[in-house]
Amino acid sequence: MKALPTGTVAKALSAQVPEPTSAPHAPAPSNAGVPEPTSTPRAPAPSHTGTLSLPEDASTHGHRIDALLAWSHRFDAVLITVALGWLVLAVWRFRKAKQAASDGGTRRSRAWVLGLALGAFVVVDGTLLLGSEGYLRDVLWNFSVPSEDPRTVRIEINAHQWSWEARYAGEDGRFNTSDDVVTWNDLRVPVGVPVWVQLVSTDVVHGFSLPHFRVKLDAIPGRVNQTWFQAAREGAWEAACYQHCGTSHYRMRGVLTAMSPESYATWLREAGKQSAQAWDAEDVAAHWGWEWKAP
Ligand SMILES: [Cu+2]
Repeated sequence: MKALPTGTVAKALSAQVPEPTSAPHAPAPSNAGVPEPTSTPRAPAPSHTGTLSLPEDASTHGHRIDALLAWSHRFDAVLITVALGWLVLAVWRFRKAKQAASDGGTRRSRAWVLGLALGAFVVVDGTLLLGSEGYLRDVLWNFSVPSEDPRTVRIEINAHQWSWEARYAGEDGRFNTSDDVVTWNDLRVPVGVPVWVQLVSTDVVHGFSLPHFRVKLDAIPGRVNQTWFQAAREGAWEAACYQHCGTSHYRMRGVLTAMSPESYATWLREAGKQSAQAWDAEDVAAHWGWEWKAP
């Protein structure tokens, strides 16, 4: 992604968000001549806040992933320092030694190495395991949050070469009905509300990722995968494919726009009206949605 000066990105974002009344209604899936809805927000999603830093976190729970990564890096730094220090010390200490091949060391030296390796394993992996366990229990596998919140937004995503098709149930709350809103590479969510995604693929394995939300989910033909997340603030963010899926993999990108709940409701209502007008019961290919799956 082309890096843009922060100011440019901020300006572009504020200019693009939100566009509530112009909803793209997508035709049936087709690989040839994939239409680019003219009203899709085309904000350049911000890349990184610094050279080596992670993408900006725009989600409610992303900081827990970031904390785990930060701990991994701290451990890495300590382990590299100890290992390299030990190597330099050994080279220096035995610089005049005549013996070229190792004799396997003494009992004491072997005990040292084993003890250090075991200690590193228990401390490092133990900490990461416990940290991950908390995140998995509270967030990633905890579908009671989106299923118990009446405000939850449910989205069905159909990945195919090479775009993301998203289906919203519309005001009736049911999928595969005339007021479903279907968009291409254009995801819209309200801020501060759980967003529950169910994901399929109709051709090869794709990878749905929202780097700014620390979300990654495999799109696998023949099964429905799911995850949930929550936007912390308004903005436009990248939705990318992280699994190489063919020649145009690089352009399998969409934009996720986080809007105020009011703007989102307006958009959904207007888009649902347009969908109902364009509804064609005979167009079977367009009705790829499914009954929402229980977790
Ligand atoms: Cu893909």
